[in-house]
Amino acid sequence: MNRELRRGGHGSHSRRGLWVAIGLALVAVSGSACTIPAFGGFKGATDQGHAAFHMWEWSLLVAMAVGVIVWILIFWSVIRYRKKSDELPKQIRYSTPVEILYTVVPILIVIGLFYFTVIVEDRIDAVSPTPAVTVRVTGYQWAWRFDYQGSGVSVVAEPNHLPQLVLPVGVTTRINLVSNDVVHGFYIPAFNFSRYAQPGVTNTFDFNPTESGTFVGRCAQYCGLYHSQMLFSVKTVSRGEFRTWLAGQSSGATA
Ligand SMILES: [Cu+2]
Repeated sequence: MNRELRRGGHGSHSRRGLWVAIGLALVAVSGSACTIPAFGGFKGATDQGHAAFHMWEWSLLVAMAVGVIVWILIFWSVIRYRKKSDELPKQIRYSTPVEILYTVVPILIVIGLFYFTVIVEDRIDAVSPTPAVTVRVTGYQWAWRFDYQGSGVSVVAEPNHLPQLVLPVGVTTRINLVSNDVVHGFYIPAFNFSRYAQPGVTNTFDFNPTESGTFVGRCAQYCGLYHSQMLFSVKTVSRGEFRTWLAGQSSGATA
């Protein structure tokens, strides 16, 4: 009896230690969100891309935690219930608490994933009522065209010259995405972003670039014979550089 009590006490003590360790690990991880490994994902060069990236990171962490718990349970039961003698073990049938646990825990995980997916989707789809820049992006067989609205500046693909979408860092750019012919896919991997360009439909979304750089873009929807040539690039620059670029483009267009 005494020994049982001592064993019980020791067990709860080490269990408390385990929970403290898990708690500390979670605090350490959440306090340094940027030091979590990328797990092969793009960090995202826009606010919207960051949101998708953090969703990816946390989904992977949860999946790994579930995986570790399952492995611990497997090894524990393999060792704990390994064959010890030829005597037939006590035959039992259902364990209601365990079956409820097996049902409830996966449902909670799915609800959690769904909840955070909706939140992140809403953040990515949110559009500002007062974007600083508005660009009409047109996909067509087989290139892209970028029209900067209100400034008369248009960037059009030329032979042997891929079109470049120039965006200012730190402000909101509204994109109105359309197609002139068939369905195309407007895809910028470094932004963690992809949308259909559909004929007759305008897809509207915002980009808030967070860092300057040059990123590749491509068509992500097989749209015909020269689909693979539908490449473009995205250059994110400071607000000052963007104003200079836009002024240079419009003076060039009118000359
Ligand atoms: Cu295409």
